[in-house]
Amino acid sequence: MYKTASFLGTLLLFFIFFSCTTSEVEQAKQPNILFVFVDDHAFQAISAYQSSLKDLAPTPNIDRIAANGMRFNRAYVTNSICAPSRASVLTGLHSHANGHRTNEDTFDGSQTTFPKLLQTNGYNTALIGKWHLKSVPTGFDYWDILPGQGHYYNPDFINATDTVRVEGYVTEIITEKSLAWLKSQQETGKPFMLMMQHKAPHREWEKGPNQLSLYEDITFPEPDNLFDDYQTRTSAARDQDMTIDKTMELKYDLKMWEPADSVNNTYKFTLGRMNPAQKKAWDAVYDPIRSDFTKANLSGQELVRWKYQRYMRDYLAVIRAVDESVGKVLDYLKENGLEENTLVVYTSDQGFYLGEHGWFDKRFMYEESFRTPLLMSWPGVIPAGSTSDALVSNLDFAQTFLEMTGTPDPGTMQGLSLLPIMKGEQPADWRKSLYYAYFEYPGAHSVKKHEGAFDGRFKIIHFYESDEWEFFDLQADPKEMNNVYTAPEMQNQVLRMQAELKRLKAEYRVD
Ligand code: SGN
Ligand code: CA
Repeated sequence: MYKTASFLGTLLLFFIFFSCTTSEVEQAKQPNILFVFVDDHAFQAISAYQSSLKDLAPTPNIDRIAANGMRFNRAYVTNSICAPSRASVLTGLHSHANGHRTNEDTFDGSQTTFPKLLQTNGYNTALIGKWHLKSVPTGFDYWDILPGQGHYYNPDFINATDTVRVEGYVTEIITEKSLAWLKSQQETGKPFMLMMQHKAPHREWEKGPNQLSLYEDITFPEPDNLFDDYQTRTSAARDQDMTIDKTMELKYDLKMWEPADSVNNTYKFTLGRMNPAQKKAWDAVYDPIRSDFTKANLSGQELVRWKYQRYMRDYLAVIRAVDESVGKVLDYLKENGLEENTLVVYTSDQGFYLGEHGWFDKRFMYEESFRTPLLMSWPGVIPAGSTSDALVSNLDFAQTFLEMTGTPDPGTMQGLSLLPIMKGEQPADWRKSLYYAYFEYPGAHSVKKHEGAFDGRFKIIHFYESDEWEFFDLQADPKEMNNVYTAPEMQNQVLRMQAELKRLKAEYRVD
């Protein structure tokens, strides 16, 4: 009896094994990857991060990823600026090692990147949306990208053969293109890796047609350092050009165009690209705002407060469309039985200032821009509703994707696979600190070159061209208002972190 059962069992296994081709057996194990990459999305503007905006401007769909998976509380970038961050994601290398230090550089597409390696392991790969690396994308079976920063309304898209203007709102178009590509994968019998890369919520925060009035009745809480005077910080914090007060433009950023600003003027992108119906809907919302603003005749701190509210209403409404996009792709995965076998990643190329220190934009190694949101779901692997405080980096995506797909690691990348952390285990030898470097100076927003190290509590920053230092204890001073570089009681820690910075530079072979 036992023998007969065992014989039948063996026969069954034999039958199952040979009725599948090898590729189907492997494929059943190979997970898909959906990498949702957004531009300038502050973690403070994601409700899963429990920020002060969570009830006023919730992100219920993005939060679904956190509820189904993991919220990373300490995800950081190598270099807080768009193209260099993207180059680090693709190569798993710091900026000095992949050669992409500033937005002015052109990506060397002959380098080893994780999409190329996934292709060699049987994956179909695609990139849809913002690219910003100037060279022609390599490592993608399909790509459909925005030129440069792209446009919010009726954007152009560049594919392998053509440039095509598409009528509509950029976030919705990128979503539709992504869904179409996902559908095209159904019959291929191959695993997929899709990078859905939104332009939103990049400056100048143009709301979509369905969100034009969304937050117009809401007053958002101001950060308590909106009127930072940069006391104790170095000249870099004072000399930047990214304040809401001085840098943020009323016409361009806050859309206070005069009726005389015709479509021929360059404001800068929007006005000339909208069709009459889009323009009419837009004017119906903004005309009364402009007329009230003109009457109010604001100045000084009152004007900064008004600008901050306008900024938040636009920025957060732009994010609502991104949140809806995420909802659509998550629904698609669920409805098509792909949820279980797909890693979904939600992250941004860097963080962003929402009025903290009086700023918008990014670039500095202070928390709001050095940190980036990171949420991941992969049912069965990542425990639902989990969080991690491990120090992780945008350097880590490439090796994570290689390990989870069984793709050999070339051994040249500088990150770490996040797979153990995703499973809820933190290896004892996990990194204890991060290295940061920013190079785009002189450049937009005038943030001086700097590098630094952060160990999860203490942060040292060196503005090396003027040899100025900053040192923060984030436990005592989470908003980084008090530079304690010269404080006598901090000298042991300062020396320790200076040594750590030196060690990191040696480890990453920084000249
Ligand atoms: C543009 C923006 C800047 C922004 C950079 C880089 N100015 O130059 O405000 O910092 O992009 O952004 S704008 O007048 O063109 O809006 S990045 O995310 O691509 O690095
Ligand atoms: Ca960016």
